[in-house]
Amino acid sequence: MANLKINKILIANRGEIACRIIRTAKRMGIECVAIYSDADSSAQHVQLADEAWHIGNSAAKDSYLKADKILQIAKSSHANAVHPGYGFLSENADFAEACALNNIIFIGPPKDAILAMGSKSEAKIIMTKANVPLVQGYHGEDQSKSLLQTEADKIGYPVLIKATAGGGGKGMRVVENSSDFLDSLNSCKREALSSFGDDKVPVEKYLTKPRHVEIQMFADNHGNAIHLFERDCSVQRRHQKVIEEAPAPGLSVETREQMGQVAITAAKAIGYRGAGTVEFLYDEDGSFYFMEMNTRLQVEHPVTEMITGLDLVEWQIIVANGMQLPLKQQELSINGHAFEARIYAEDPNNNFLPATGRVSYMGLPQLSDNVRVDSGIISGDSVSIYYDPMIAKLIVWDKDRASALARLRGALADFHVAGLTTNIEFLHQLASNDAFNDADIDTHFLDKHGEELCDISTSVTPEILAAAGLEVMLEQSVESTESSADQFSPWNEKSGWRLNEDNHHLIEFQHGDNLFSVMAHFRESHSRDDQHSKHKTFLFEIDGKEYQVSGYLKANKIHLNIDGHQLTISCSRDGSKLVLFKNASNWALEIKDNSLAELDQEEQANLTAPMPGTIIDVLVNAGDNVEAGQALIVMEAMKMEHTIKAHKNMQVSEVLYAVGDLVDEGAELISFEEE
Ligand code: MV4
Repeated sequence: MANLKINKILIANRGEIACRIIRTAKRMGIECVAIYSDADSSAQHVQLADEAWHIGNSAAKDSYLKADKILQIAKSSHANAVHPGYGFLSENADFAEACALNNIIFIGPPKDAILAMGSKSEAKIIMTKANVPLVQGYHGEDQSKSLLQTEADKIGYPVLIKATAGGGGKGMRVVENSSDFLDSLNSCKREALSSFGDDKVPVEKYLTKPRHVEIQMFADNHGNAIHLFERDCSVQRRHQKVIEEAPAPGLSVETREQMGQVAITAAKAIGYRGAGTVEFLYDEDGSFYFMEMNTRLQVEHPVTEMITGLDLVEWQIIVANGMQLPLKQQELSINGHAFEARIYAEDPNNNFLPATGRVSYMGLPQLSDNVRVDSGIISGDSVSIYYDPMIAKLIVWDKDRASALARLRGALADFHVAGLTTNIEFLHQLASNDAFNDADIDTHFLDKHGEELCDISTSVTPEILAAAGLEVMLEQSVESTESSADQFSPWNEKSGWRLNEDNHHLIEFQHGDNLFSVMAHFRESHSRDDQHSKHKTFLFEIDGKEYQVSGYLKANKIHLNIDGHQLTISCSRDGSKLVLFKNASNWALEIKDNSLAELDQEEQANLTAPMPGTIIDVLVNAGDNVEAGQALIVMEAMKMEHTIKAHKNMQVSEVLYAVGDLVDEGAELISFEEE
């Protein structure tokens, strides 16, 4: 991009949006300065930026909200622009002004536009003057109870009493009939005064099934203002968007055009610059009403990028550079359909409590032009309590809504996070829900369907246990091969199983409150796969039934054959923690390290072959005293050497085989006297 004034941007944000902004800025040849708090010292946005400056303690108030410190770093790093992202200082008029006063370009709207839209009541007065449609209601200064009662009766019930200073649904009260109005008004005023210090409460017609439809708009410094169509964000939980889409299902071309023009009118009414979003309540009868204007780039902007093929951060930088909008309205069109699902570290089965901890593994779906992940973390990163628990956004595109939704389901099924709980399965349930598929959506969607979407039972099936057992047995063979010259010796075993009387290898898994076990027996690999030296065959006993199980591990996948049925199950192993993933479900299993079957005295006295093979070395004689861990016999099995060691101090009473002998699994090799 030629003659860009902006040559170095400080990104005054963190997480996925900081990474996303850096990606575009670097593509435009602009240097990036990141800021980071204590908790973010090794975060992705720090690593992606050209340089990163420590800003303060982990809490946002000590770091990402410290406007003066941020400006100081902008000057020290010679950044000539600041991108605020969303949240934090992105709608802080004082910060925008401070940037301007310091000759630093604030990549966002002028401070007056931020101020105008920051007050809901002022916004509505401005919109009324601009003939922007508002929900029928009373927003006047006279707040006498008798007048408000009269106005409410005029509007007709149900009405909504909304605390002016409230945001995100706070201080809203629905009144069903006239006799209830005064009580509700009094409690609303009390609440508004205590919460916001402002008890001015407009009264509006209550729309019972509205949708949240918002228009992305852009304005430059040359009088151009366009809209980039709409997004439907109706599916929200406690005013937190869960899934967003573009375009809005069922919106007519006329309504889209009208809504877009209203958004442009609103932008022009306040001298808007840059990217902005005008939110509307869209009623069942096709009418729409101004709700509020957001003077920042929104979390959900990628769905607009996917249907227009544009990069909105690039447009923000271009406009902030004082250049014209790259395209005219008539050059813009909608192509296809896009969804964004917000991946949160939270537990839908525990009232969506935020989850924190280390993401031991994050596996992404196959990325392409149609599947995009904006994430602030990678495997190994931690999610802290200090910031919003959104860890990534999954954005998909396809030619139409049904295809995009199918693609979303597939991508969610391939989105694997181990180490902490996420809402991925809940999102998959939502994307599979019939009402959602029929676009039967409104702002009450999750009130209506939320419970069934959370009702997720990931029972541990024999298939899951077989996969888990196979992973443990195969991981062991990899571990022992890697960890000792002894190859696959069972005595090198670390993952929770050991020899016992007839060489059953017990593996036990804890899943929640339940304990499951797999008895594993080695079997020779005869399948054509045995050139897969890691391909192993076993007989598993699970819940009283026997299964022929074979397979191999490769790149976080268990390639499993169970009684002839072949399947692949993704997995992540972190010490004794094994997580399996299948169809957007996951099973977090704890391999019990005390699952060593307590060998009874008699069993411990013998040492038997863990699998069929050939004796290739005998290291002790009858009468020898041996110590725990001492090598006793070496056998060859499954093309590998296995050294069998003493598991406690004992005296050899008889060595039952010699070099070259063939032994079956379970054959007694050496008998002992208790030392
Ligand atoms: C409304 C409404 C119904 N009728 N106003 C919620 C917070 C703020 N954005 C405005 N909100 C609403 N205002 C009237 N006259 C319903 C809501 C509403 C809502 C709006 C958009 C997205 C999600 C919502 C969830 C609950 C209520």
